[in-house]
Formats: sequence, structure tokens, C-alpha cells
Amino acid sequence: MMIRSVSTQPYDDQKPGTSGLRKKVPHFQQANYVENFVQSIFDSLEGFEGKALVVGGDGRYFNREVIQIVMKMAAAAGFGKVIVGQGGILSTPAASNVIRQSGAFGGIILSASHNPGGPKEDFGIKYNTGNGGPAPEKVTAEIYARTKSISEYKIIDAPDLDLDALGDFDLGGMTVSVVDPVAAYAELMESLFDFPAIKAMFDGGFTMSFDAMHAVTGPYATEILENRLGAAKGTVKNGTPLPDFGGHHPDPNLVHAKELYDLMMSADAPDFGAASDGDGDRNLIIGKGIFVTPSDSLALLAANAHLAPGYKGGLSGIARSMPTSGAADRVAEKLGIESYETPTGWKFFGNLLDADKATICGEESAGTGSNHVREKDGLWAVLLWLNILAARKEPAKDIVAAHWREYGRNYYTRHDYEGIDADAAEGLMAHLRAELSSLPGTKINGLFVSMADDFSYHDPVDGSVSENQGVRVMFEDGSRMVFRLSGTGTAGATLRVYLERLATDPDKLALETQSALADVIGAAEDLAGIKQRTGRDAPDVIT
Ligand code: VG1
Ligand code: CO
Repeated sequence: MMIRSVSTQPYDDQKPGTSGLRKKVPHFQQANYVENFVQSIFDSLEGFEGKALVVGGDGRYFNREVIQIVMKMAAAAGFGKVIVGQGGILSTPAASNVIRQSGAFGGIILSASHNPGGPKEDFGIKYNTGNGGPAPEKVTAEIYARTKSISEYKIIDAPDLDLDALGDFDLGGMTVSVVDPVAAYAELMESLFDFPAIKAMFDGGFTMSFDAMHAVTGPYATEILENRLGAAKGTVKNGTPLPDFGGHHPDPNLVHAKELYDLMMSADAPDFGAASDGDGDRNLIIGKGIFVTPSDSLALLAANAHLAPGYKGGLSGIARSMPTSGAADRVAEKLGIESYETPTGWKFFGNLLDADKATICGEESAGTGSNHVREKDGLWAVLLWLNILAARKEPAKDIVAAHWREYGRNYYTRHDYEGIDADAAEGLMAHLRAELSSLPGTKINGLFVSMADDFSYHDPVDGSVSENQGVRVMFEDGSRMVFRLSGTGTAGATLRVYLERLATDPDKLALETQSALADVIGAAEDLAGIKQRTGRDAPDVIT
């Protein structure tokens, strides 16, 4: 085998964000940009010689090229094996599963998730550790440090490998196993959920629409929903992964999955609607006539998880990211189990899952998952919903209404201001931070502030501390607003404003969300001066 050492210069912008390194494709196509980052990952790891590395991505533009580079660099670095999904495809949760089941040292997942794909759009590289989860901050910090001093990378000279044929191949003395990306994942789902009951429900005429958004979940959803569970052909829409996602944003929210939303609100809606994102780790749940917020979905799934065989023994705890609504907390309280509040990003759930402190985790951004893998899992959430619907034999809308009557309803919305000027965004956050200590006791837009801080997380397992994870302002009536900047965008800055109010009065459970939150929304504008600082009159995306 011919290992070539190539000298290189560091780039100063390879800091991983909420979920890996994300940039525009042309940015990644700069000389050695990919190689520098991959070598920096390898340089910050120890003890992988002879072991396996899992590699796969969501099929977006540039996926195949980068996989060839990663494989040749893994061979040069001394990995014994690379396990890669056929066609270079592995959804994020499926990659997590392959890492865990194969006992691999770790994995490299190529995705920019819900961001658009194509020659001018987004790409991303993320490292996952041997537990199958995104590298914790300690590891990403080491990778970043390495990117700033790198002077050389190693790669073997070899022709590109065919990623479309299944089987074991030799690449410069290292084995490359090209595996079916769907099979092991589908087996895992079958082991967790009551497939016969769900199948009986479909056989009995239950209808569903699943929008795979031309992204990675298509083959998984087709195999599981249509082939194994007997859902009607055509249940899965946009099921063929495309390198540019058909020109759309593969982001399952009310803006980008509007067609599904409109269908579900119409007179001929099927019984249940769902969608997933670019890399298959997010989910959107829409029952006939009702959109279920991801925060509510987390609470509902936790409250009903015991109806699925994989969770019949109950949950050890529930974890949610800080901006996610408190709906799940009250479920935990009722179940008599712990609840945890972590910073945004799935990497913070890994320790809680590994230590069995939490069984189910979720984020307001349409991510839910459990201890079956170490990533959020879109299709898993959809299947747990189907299992619950099959067991309770009630429409989703009634299940949600009953949940609100029992626990109260957390009205919740997120307002995103995308692509704003980075300095203006930093200025807005700095201004908020400077105000924090003087806020308690004051009144904003008619609401009394009870507490205000910049969230910091103390990991109960490894004792690490993560600071500056979002500004929170709590009001005396129990409502709340949170401000943070996105760590996944690739152009300018994105301001996320999260707004929430708990209603327990049975007469106030059916209000329209934006009006139920109008005064909290007004308070956010009053305090942060969003219009004046960003020049924007309204959010780009409301979820
Ligand atoms: C967003 C979401 C966060 C999620 C992350 C990765 O991060 O808010 O909850 O974990 O995306 O999801 P940010 O920093 O932009 O708010 V995905 O589906 O991109 O892997
Ligand atoms: Co995703």
C-alpha cells in the first residue's frame, strides 16, 4: 500500500457547531478542506488501529466524493475496516445503530441534516464515538484545536471503490464492507415495536401519508411502512433520495412540509401524517386535523411508551433540551422518574443514555429518540406513534386532547430570524446578557420577570460544564422566553426565539398558538429589540 503524506495549511474556520462542521459545498471543495478536517478527527483519537470506522451520509451532493476520501484516509491512518452503507447511504440513526452493533471504534456521518443540498448548498461532516453518539464537546474541542495546527495529512493512492455493490472489498490492505443501509435498522425497529398490531391497523384500513422529502429516510420508510407493515403503496411520498432533495429544504416543519400540513387539515386527510428530515433523525407528526408540536410529541411518547414492547418495563428518566417545552417534565413527575434539561444538540444526551439515567430524549426542533441508538431518530418516533395509535385505537387528535386535559397544555412556538447580520446577532445577545441581572422583579409587556439567566449545564455523569447555552427569561405566570443563536447555519446568523406558556384551565386548551402567546411574543420584542437590531419585521420561519 502506498501511503502519501501531503503537506497542508490550517483553515481557521473548522470549528464544529451544534452538530458537526457545516459549510457550503464550494467551501468544502477548497483545496484540502475535507482532508484537513478528517485528518484532524483521526489525530485527536487514540487506539483505533485495526478497528472499524463506520461511514455514511444522507446522499446529498458531494457525499460520494467525500466518502472516497474518508476511506482512503482511514486506510492510511491504520483503521482495519470501514463499514459503509450501499451507495454511501446511511441515515443518522442507522449509522448510530451500525456503530453500536458492529462494535466499531466510531463513525463519520456526512450530512447537513435539514439544510438544503446541491452544488451551491450545504454539506457537513460529523464524528460519532463508539457509543454511536455525536462526539461530546471535549472531543470536538480537540478536533478543532488540531485543525488550527495541522500541517500534513495521510492518504493512500488507490482507485475509487464501487459503493453500489454489496460485499467486502480490499482498499490498500484495509477491508471495506459495503452493507445494506436499511436491513439492520429495520430489524431494530421490529424488535422495539408491536409490528403485528400496527400491521393489523393498516390492514383494517388505517391510512397514512409519510413525506420523506427526497431525503435519506425514503428507503427506510418504504421498507418498514409499506413492505413490512402493509401500509398502502404510495404511503411514502418523495421516497427517492436526491442529491439536491428536489430543490427543497428537507426540513420537516410547517413551512417546508406545508403540503403535508395542508393535506392533514383537509377533508380528505388520511388518519396520520409524518415527515422526516435530510438525514432521517427528525420527525414531524401531524394527526388528522392536528399538528403535534415536537415538545408535546415528546411528552406524549413518554407518557405512552409502555404500550410498545421495547419500553413495557417503563422509562428510567426523560431528558429534553433546555428550549424544549416543559410538557415532558410533568410526565416525568407523574411517572415518578427523573427529568433532565440539557443544552441544545443531541451530543448532550449521550452520557444520560449511557448511564441509563434517561430512556427517552427530545428536542423542540423535531428530534426525539431513545436508548436504542445515540442519535435522534425520525422513523422511530413515527413508529412509536403508530404503536400507540394501534394500542389505544383512538385518533391522534383525541389522544392529544386527553393529554392536555390530564397534564395541561404548553403553548409553544419558535420564531426564527434567518441569515441576519452576524454582528447584529451577537450584539443582540450581548445586550440581553448585560440586562440579565437587572431583570428579575421588572415588568416586560405586562409580564413580571421571576428569573433570568444564561443557561449553563452541569453534566451529572462526567461533571463537565457547558456555559452560555441560551438566555432564558421566566415570568411569574409560568411563561418563558429563550433566545439563542443557531449553531448549524452556514450563512450569517440565525436567531431563535422560543416562547412558551402553560395553560391548565380546561377552557383554555384550544386556543390558537400565536394568540395564546401574544404577550410573551411582545415581551421578547420589547426586551431584545429584534426589529431595530436585525431590521426584520417578522420571523422567517414560525414553528
Ligand atoms: C438545530 C436544532 C437542534 C438540533 C440541531 C441538529 O441546532 O435547534 O435542536 O439538535 O439543529 O439537528 P441549532 O444550533 O441550529 O439551533 V439536525 O437534524 O441538523 O442533525
Ligand atoms: Co437531522
